[in-house]
Amino acid sequence: MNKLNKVLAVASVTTMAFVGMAVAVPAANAATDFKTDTVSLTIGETLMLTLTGTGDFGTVSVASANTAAQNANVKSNFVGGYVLILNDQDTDTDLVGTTSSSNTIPTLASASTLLPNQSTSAWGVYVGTGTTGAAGSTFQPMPSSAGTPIQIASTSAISAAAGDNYPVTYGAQISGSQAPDIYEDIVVYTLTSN
Ligand SMILES: [Ca+2]
Repeated sequence: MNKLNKVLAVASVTTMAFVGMAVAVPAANAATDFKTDTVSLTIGETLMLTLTGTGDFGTVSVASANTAAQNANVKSNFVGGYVLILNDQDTDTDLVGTTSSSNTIPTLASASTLLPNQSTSAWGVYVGTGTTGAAGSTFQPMPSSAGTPIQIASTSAISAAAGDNYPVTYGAQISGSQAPDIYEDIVVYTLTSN
């Protein structure tokens, strides 16, 4: 082979090598295998009520109007939403003295503002923002367990990620002749999914 033919022969082999790489035809006996896998998770329905703050007024004076603030936080992923209501645990809506049960502070007879120096003591509840239950705003009577509860919220969607917040403020006006005692009552927040 002369020198020119040698060069042509090398070029020809190189071209064939490139063609082989480009086509990459698998061998007639090549095998393959694969599996599929499903990535999944399940989220159940969740309904949770958290109360912060307290309904404890602490020590108050006679002839005074007082408030105690609380917040109800609802986390719910029920697509139909939820209902949150509030009422007394039983049919006695008085704040009752723990030393003497004859000492009582009744709930308001009707929605009204709290005023100090009244002839009678009374307590109630304010739901919502705005004046946030400050003395002077309108408080509602606490319904008994047999009455129509106060509806704090009614929704038709999943709550906010951090939950939905509902301020609740208790108010008490104390007459100048209220006997010393520790007065208590129990109220119930009931959260129900829609
Ligand atoms: Ca009660």
